[in-house]
Amino acid sequence: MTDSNINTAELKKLAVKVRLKTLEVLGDLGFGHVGGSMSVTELLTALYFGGIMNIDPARPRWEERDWLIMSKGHAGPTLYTILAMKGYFPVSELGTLNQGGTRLPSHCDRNLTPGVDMTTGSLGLGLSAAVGVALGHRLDGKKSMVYLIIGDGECQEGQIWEAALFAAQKKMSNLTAFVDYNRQQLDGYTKDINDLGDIGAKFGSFGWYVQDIDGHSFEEIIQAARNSWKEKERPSIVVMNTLKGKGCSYAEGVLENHHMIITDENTKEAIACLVKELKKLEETK
Ligand SMILES: Cc1ncc(C[n+]2csc(CCOP(=O)(O)OP(=O)(O)O)c2C)c(N)n1
Repeated sequence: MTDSNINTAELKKLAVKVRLKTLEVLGDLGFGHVGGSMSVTELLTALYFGGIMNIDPARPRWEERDWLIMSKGHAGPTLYTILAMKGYFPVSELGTLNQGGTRLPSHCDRNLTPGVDMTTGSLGLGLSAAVGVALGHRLDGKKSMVYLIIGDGECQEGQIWEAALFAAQKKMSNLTAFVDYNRQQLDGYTKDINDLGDIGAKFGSFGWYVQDIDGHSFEEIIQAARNSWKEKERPSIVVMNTLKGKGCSYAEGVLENHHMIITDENTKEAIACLVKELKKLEETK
């Protein structure tokens, strides 16, 4: 059920296609959480298409599946593109994003979207939810992994650290968390608002297995996930160094890229850049 044969070159092309579709949908809407959606594109592509997650799109609630909790629920648009490409629902449905009656609200909702495992959006809660699910899996004797994506700004929430302590206490080795360490939050740089210091060291001191990687490198993401599987005693945290807005011409490198008004010109330009990038990748042997 996993796509373990997809190689890195194919994953890179797929990530461009994910960005293309996500930016097309956000562009049609005219606004949205561009920055934090773009920075998790490689991670989601690797998890769903790189042979990491054990899932079956035909059975979204399959009992033995691995779970993905997108705690930074505002990155829903990229998750939806991935789920549609994976076959959980038609790609054409992506055009209903954030509109009345949609199954694809701006933030993730497990009661609406096939393939979404947890309702999120109120930051700081996802780690507690993930620990609960992972504990449940263990009590049920399941081998399922729980993967979690949290923001760096989100780590300023106190509840993250209570859950981190508990996960280590319970030796939750079936939990692998990824911090999207893009160094930005809604209103500026995390270091200027509530500095996280060495976030990896902090989790390490709580008893977690820590890895620090380039969050846009498929090789490093996949290796980090595989390393986490070998842990038998500790939950894993992967600090992913990323760029907020990565790969989107009008958002990358822009401080105010958290939630943006998107013009048709913006979308045209971003899509043209990505189409060029895809062509280059397709020409590379
Ligand atoms: C409890 C809570 N407080 C505030 C918000 C509003 N909010 C939405 S996204 C965001 C910034 C999050 O920053 P970060 O976790 O770094 O996410 P990223 O930069 O990757 O988008 C904030 C403050 C929220 N959703 N939940």
